[in-house]
Amino acid sequence: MSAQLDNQAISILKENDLGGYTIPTKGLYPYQWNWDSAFVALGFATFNMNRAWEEIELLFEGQWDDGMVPHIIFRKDDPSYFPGPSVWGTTNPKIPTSGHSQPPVAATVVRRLFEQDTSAAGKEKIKSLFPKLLAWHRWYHTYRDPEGHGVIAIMHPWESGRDNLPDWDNAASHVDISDIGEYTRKDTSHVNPEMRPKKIDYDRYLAIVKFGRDNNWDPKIVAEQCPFFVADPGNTFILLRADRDLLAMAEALGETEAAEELKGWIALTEKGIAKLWNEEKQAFVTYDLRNDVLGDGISSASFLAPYAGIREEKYINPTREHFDRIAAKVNYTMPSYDPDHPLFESMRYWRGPVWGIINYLIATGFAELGDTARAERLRTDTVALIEKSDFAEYFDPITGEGAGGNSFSWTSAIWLTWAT
Ligand code: 2M8
Repeated sequence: MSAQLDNQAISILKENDLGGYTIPTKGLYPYQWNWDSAFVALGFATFNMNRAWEEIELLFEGQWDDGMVPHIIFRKDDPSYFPGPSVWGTTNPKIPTSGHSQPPVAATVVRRLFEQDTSAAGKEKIKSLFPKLLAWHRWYHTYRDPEGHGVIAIMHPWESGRDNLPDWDNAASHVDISDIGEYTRKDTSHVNPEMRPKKIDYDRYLAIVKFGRDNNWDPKIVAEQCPFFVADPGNTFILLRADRDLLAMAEALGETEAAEELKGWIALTEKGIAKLWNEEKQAFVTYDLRNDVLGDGISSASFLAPYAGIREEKYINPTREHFDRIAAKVNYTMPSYDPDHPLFESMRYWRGPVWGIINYLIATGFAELGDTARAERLRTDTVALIEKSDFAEYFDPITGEGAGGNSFSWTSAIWLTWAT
C-alpha cells in the first residue's frame, strides 16, 4: 500500500508541475500558491532536491520590493480561477500577483532543505534565499504588527490560509459589501458548493480586495485602515517558528546583525502570544484588533504553540487537554474547528475538515515536545485518511470522506515527507 501511494504521490506532484512551480490541483487552483509551494518543496526533496529548491526560488520571484511574498503568483492568466490578476490590480513590476501574503512556512522548509542538502550548491541556494526570507519576515513584523504587540495580524481571511474559519465571521461582518458589484465565482463550478465558503464570505473577501486595490496595496494604509485586521494564532505561531529557523540559518551563515534582529522578533512574539490566550477557554484564539474582540473559538491553529517552540506548562497542558477532548470526539484528528462549537461543519472547508498539512505542523510540535503519542495519533490518522480517500484537499473528521479538489499537491507532499 505504502509503495503504491508513494508512487501516486510522486505522480501527482509531477502532473501538477507546470515547469519549476507546482499548482495545488488542476481546475480549482491553476496558479502558484505561497504555502502550498513550501510544502510541495518538502515533497520534491524526497526524490529530487534540485526541483525542491527551484519551487522555492520561483516563489520568491514574486516577492515585492517591500519584502512581501504574495499568496498567489499569476504566471499566466487562467480563466478557470476567480479572482484572477485583473481583480487584484497589483502593480508588482516582475510578475502579476495577489496583493497580500500567506502563512510564512518557507523559512522552516528552507532550513530543512539546507540540512538535507549538504552540497556546495545547497550552501549557495541558502545564501541567496536568506536575505529574501529575512526581508519577508521583516515585512510581516513591520506591517502586520504595526504597534509591536508581538502578534501577527491578517488583512484578509485568505492571508491566514484558513479562509472561512468561523473565527473570521464577526470581524468580517464589519466589512462594507455595498460596493462590490456583480461577480461570478469559479470555485463552485469545480467542487460541491456545500464544501466551499458561502456567498456572504465571498462578498466580504471581494470587498477587502477592493479596499486593497483602491489603496494600491500600501501595507501602511492597510495596517491603519483596512476594515479587517485580525491577529491570527496560525500566522503568529508559524512566523515565530520560522523566525527560529531563520535564526539557526543566520548563525550557520555568520549573519550576526540579522541574528540580533531575529532574536528581537522572537522575544517580542514569545511575550506577545499572551494577547491571544483566552483564559476562560484555556486556549489560543484570534484577536480582532480593529474592534478589540478576543475570539472564543478553538481551531487547529490553537495547537501550534508546541510547533512555535512554546514550552510554558500553563499553555501546553491545556493544549494537550483540548487535543484529547477533540481526539475522543472525532475519528480523525485534527478538525480545523472545534467539533463542540456550534459553528463546526464537518465538510465545509476550514470550518471543520482535517487538513494534512496542519496535521503535519501540529505533529511536528508535539514530537519536538517528546509527546510521541499525540504526534503519532496525528500521523496515523493522516495515513488512514489518505488510504481511505486518496490525496484529497481535505477530509471529513468523522467519516474520513475526501472533499474539495483531488490529486492535491500538498496532501501528496506531506505524505512523502512525513506520513508514509
Ligand atoms: C485555499 O484558498 C484559495 C484562496 O487563497 C481559494 O479558496 O481560492 C486555501 O485552502 C489556501 O490555504 C490554499 O493555499 C489555497 C490553494 O491550495 O486554497
